[in-house]
Amino acid sequence: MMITAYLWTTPNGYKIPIALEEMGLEYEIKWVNIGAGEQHQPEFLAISPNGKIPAIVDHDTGISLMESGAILQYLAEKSGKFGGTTLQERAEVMQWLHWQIGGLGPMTGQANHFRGLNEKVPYGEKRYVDETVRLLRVLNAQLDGRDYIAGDYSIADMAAAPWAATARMFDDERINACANVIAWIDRNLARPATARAITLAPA
Ligand SMILES: N[C@@H](CCC(=O)N[C@@H](CS)C(=O)NCC(=O)O)C(=O)O
Repeated sequence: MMITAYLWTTPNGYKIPIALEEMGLEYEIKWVNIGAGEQHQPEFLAISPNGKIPAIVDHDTGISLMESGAILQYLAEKSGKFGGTTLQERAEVMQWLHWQIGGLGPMTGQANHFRGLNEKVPYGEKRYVDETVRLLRVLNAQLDGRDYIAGDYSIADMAAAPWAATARMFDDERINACANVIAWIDRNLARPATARAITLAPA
């Protein structure tokens, strides 16, 4: 029995095959084309009531889940990998996972939105790009002397790297100056399981 992952080719989407590949769990992908509105179909809403990817169904347990942070935590518990072992390690992994879900993801997502508008909204663009820069500076400090966010490689890295890689594409000099973040993005991308995951795409 395996896991069905409902995904699209976005930073939140790629977190899940990164985790599944890194953990060696068996899975299949169902692509949900969010550009075509497939996330609003009743069959998908039954699995993901908030109408967003990613979501999973674990056919072993019958559990279905939305929200990438909850999915990553579940997969770490199921596999016994990448969630930390001691209470302190687990708490630190969760701290940075929540930081990504509540901060880096939404802010980079908004920055990306405003940067992509044809009709420019300078206040919105500045607000969200500046906040993305601030968050990446926080991450840059955390990565000082560490290869991965919470020490050992963890679900916190799986969550944050796709968004940091998105922010790197802004080519903002303040982001380019976050040397620890830039090196850590490349360290993540060089992991064979991660490299396999991020090349997955609908046929
Ligand atoms: N907090 C959610 C965010 C998920 C999310 O924003 N998904 C986007 C794609 S990256 C989506 O499905 N958008 C479609 C829509 O908003 O209609 C998570 O971490 O899973």
